[in-house]
Amino acid sequence: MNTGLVTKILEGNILAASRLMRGIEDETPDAIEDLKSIYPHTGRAYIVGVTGAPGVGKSTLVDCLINVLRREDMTIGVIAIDPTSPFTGGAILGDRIRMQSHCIDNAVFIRSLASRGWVGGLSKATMSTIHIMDAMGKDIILVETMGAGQAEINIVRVTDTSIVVLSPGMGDEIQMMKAGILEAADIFVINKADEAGADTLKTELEVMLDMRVYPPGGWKPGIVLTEAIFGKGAEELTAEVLRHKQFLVSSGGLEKRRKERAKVELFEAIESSVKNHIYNNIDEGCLEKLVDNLVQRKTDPHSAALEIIGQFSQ
Ligand SMILES: Nc1nc2c(ncn2[C@@H]2O[C@H](COP(=O)(O)OP(=O)(O)OP(=O)(O)O)[C@@H](O)[C@H]2O)c(=O)[nH]1
Ligand SMILES: [Mg+2]
Repeated sequence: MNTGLVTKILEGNILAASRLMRGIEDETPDAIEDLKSIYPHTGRAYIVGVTGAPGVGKSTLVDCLINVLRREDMTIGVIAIDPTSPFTGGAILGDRIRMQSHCIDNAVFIRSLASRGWVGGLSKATMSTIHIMDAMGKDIILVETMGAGQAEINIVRVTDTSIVVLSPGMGDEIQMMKAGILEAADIFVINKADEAGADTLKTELEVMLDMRVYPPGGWKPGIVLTEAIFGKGAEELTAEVLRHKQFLVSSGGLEKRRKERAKVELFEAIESSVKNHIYNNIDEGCLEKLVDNLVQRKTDPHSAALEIIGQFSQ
């Protein structure tokens, strides 16, 4: 463990945090140890997911939220997950430029993650990044995701408040969004309300939300209209996020969500630890024999896996 690095991260040092984030990307053993030592210092930040189809205005909206939250003197972490350009970094750079007015502001820390190429899985990478920002003392962490794949749904599920952004003129958008994301939404935003069709979309959404059954005293997602490009509606959206937070705190929902998040992380850790343990300790001869049996169709992958696990659990 690098005590100096961990101390600096706890002091909010951006360079130290970036270094650990790079270590996490490369999955270095040191980084994993450092992550272990910062874990006890996490759990204070409030995590907000901002999800929606490409181009609905998520980054512009995040920018607006940053402005409002900074006025309240809150410190902010932003994680932008961009599935559209995992290798070129083009859109990632776009996100950076869009949010650049805050780059010089030390209270705002922005980090992009490419969705593909994570050995240990995207949600694990996102959670590690969240932990580092949390340990730095960030009050609010905003996570921008596109919301099209299962990996993104898993991320949406682990946020405290989940905002789903839609915009008019993209009629099929509701259909395009994965059902899981719509269900996980705590707040709906109709951005680009300056364009035609915002009211129709709001009505459609209201109909959809009215068809759902809510438990007594349960949370019914609100709809906020915004014009992020003009900064309009940002205050209302921030107020709605804080209202949801209050609801979660008073209803015990926050604790429940955090338990769920801890469970997801635990299972991901089990998965990777078990896999690594088996990879590193498996008897080569036994593996060879099982693979031959697979090729000859004497067994199937599922049964072969259970056989190996069985050997390790004796
Ligand atoms: N008319 C209008 N345009 C907007 C509004 N908000 C954002 N835009 C524009 O929509 C385009 C996309 O905005 P982004 O914030 O990059 O959208 P995004 O959802 O982050 O896009 P990806 O990260 O690529 O998925 C930009 O050209 C914005 O200027 C708005 O309220 N009204
Ligand atoms: Mg974006």
